[in-house]
Amino acid sequence: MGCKGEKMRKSLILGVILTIIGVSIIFLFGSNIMGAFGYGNASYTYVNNSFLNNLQKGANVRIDKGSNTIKFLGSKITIPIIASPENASMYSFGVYGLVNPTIVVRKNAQITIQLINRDDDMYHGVMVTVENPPYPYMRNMMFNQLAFKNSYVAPLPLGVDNKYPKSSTTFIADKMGNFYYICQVLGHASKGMYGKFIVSNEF
Ligand SMILES: [Cu+2]
Repeated sequence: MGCKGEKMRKSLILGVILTIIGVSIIFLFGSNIMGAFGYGNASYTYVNNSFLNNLQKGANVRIDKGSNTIKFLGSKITIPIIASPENASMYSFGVYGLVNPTIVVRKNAQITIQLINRDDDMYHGVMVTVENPPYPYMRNMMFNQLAFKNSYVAPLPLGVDNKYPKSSTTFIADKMGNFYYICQVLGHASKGMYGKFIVSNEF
C-alpha cells in the first residue's frame, strides 16, 4: 500500500511539473511559435464589395479557365486571394474569378499574397506549404511547414456588412517545385480549401 501511494504521489508531482513546463513554454514562446507556423494575429484593414469587384489583374497575369490555372509572369507580383468567394464553397479560395486555381510563379519572384475574408461565419487564413493533399482533418498544426519564409497570412476574422478583413504577406519564391496554398484553420484544408502553387522557370 505504502509503495503504491508513493508511486501515485510521484506521478502526480511529475504531472504537475510537466504541466507547469508546458504552460510556461506556451506562455513564453507561444506567439512566436504560432507566428512561425502560420498562426498568431494578423493585422488587417477592411475592404468592401467595390474593392473586390474592381480587382485588376496586371499585364503579366495569364488566366486559363480551361486548366484552372493562373500564371504570374512578373518578378514582383501581387496575388489577391478571396477566402469564401461568391458562388463557391465557403471552404474555397477565389483568385480572379477562378476557384482554387493552380498558381504559377517564377523562381525568385517577390510574391505578395493579399488575403481577403468574405466569409461571415468563419475565420480563414492562407499559407503556402510543402504539405501535399489529401489533408487529414487534424493536420499537424504545431508543425506546419511553410514553403517559404513568411509565406502565410494568419487567419482573418469574419467579413460582415460589406466589410471584409484584408491582410497581406510578402515573400520570395526562392525554391522551384510544386507546393500548395491551403487554409490553415483546423479542418478547412481537409474540406478542399487549397490549391496548387508552382514555382517554375518554364512559361
Ligand atoms: Cu478556412
